[in-house]
Amino acid sequence: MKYIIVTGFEPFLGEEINPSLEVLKLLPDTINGYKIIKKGLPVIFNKCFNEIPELINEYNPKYIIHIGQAGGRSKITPERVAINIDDTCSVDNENKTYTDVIIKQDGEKAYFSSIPIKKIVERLKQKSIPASISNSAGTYVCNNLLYNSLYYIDKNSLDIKAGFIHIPFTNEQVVNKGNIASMNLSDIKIGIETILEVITSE
Ligand code: PCA
Repeated sequence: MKYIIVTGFEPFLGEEINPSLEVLKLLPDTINGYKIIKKGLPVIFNKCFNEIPELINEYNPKYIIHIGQAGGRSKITPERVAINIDDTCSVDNENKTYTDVIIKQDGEKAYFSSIPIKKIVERLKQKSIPASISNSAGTYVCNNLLYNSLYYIDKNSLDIKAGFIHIPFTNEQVVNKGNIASMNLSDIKIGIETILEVITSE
């Protein structure tokens, strides 16, 4: 059996849901002959990565795709890069903030994601799902998770491709907010399924 690990995050900063966790529940169990291993992760710097090495050992996956909420973005945005820094005024789910903290002292300044981000954006647009490449995953927990994954893959010379997909708020999340972008969860689901198809058919 071939495996792809797909992760989402728990809600954070007062939100009742996290669309990345909601979309995980809607994904099929297999795609293109790959079994999808779905995992919800805590929005906590570095601890978000704690269970990933075990999953890698257990399943020897070909791909690891992380998904997270980027509230305010209007499109599905595959991230190009993760940078070696934690820096945020917003607390994580352990109530901690970080200022200019290097994630890995012996790590590169940045790692590029290893999934085909341009092909993904093209295919999503063909399906009329708004999408664009993002050149920054920020300096909060999502960047931290992608950095940790790419660092681990690099240091252990693993044959795993990894990437991060940021998704907008769902419509439900913005009904009581001001003028802020959102997307239907069903479109987000089509988007993520399409992305997994593109990745696994390379
Ligand atoms: N989004 C946050 C962390 C968890 C999530 O879903 C981020 O973009 O860093």
